[in-house]
Amino acid sequence: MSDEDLVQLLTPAGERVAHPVYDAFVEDLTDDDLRGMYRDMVLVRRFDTEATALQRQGELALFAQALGQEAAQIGSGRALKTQDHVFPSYREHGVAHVRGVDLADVLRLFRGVDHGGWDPVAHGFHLYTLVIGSHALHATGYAMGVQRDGLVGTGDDERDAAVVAYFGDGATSQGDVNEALVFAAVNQAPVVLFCQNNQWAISEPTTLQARAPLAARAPGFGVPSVRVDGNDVLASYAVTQEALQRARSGGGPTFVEAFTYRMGAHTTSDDPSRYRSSEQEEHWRRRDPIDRLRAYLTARGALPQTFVDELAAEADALGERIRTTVRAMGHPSPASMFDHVYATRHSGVEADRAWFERYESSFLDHEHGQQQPREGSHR
Ligand SMILES: Cc1ncc(C[n+]2csc(CCOP(=O)(O)OP(=O)(O)O)c2C)c(N)n1
Repeated sequence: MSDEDLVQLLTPAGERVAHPVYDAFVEDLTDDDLRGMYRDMVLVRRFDTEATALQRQGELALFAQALGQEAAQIGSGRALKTQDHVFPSYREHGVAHVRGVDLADVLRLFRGVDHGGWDPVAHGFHLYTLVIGSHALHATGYAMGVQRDGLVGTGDDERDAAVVAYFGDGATSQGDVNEALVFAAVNQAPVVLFCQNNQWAISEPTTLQARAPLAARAPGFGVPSVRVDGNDVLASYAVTQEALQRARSGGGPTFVEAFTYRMGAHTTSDDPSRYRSSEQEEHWRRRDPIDRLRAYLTARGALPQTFVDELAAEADALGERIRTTVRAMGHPSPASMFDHVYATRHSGVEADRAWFERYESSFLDHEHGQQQPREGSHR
């Protein structure tokens, strides 16, 4: 799949290129804003490295890296307003960070001590979804709710809201994403369907799933779409701004295809050297989104050494905090897995819990050499 027709504001070398439509969406960004984007990307990458190391040390069951996708996530995430609501997949750590989720909490799920790790309402950021594409429907339904609550097109910037679903290229092959497009289109739902095309669905390349760019599908449903260079944080910010403004103002859904590359493995259980070439990886390493923004800021004289040094220290401190916080997460009681299955108590779940507790305690008794005689048995 080629990278032609992509909206781009920064070339891979970090040179600013003009765009007739999208320049308008970045003209208000100050050097401080740009440094903020750079900072976010650097911190999230450090988080990725630490979490991967923690998995290798046996502290996490699994981890899904966002390595290489920082620009798509930070750019789009920074276009959101507080009142917007996000439905992520499982590698949206950059967006989580922008939404104020403590990155350590993201690891509660990957360590297996929690079903989620944060309060979705407090952050406008739903829990991670592991079922591919299902949350495109949740997002569209939620957006229809926002619309029916009269929170769209009122002209009040602090009130009008939009919803974003993040999913991968592989998810676009799922029925759920296509159904979401149907519902979003016919209801003109205030939703942005943000596809990070990182070119791989585990070992399945996008080329085996699509004969045309993924963004070309959406207009067939009646949803406008745009292809953006997902390794360009400015372009990702600009196209998401436009899509969110359309949604909030009552203009309906948009499909964004952010063309990027998953630089790491699918998860820590995967070995990409089995299915992709080192030439391809090297090609994309040269298009690293963080290097691109660093080159741009440096050429503008907007990246002073003091900022770079402070950021390096901040990243080290984050790494340290992630390590100590994860190691101190402890072990939840196994029965707590029944706690949040339903919002209110449910007799079926309570019966399952009671059975499980009896079963568990039989092991505990045995371990401590205190197994009780069964009713009616003789010593
Ligand atoms: C409904 C469903 N089918 C299959 C899987 C197994 N699975 C986990 S990740 C994945 C690939 C997803 O690829 P993509 O949507 O491109 O997202 P990426 O992981 O590249 O971000 C699959 C098939 C799943 N989790 N859910």
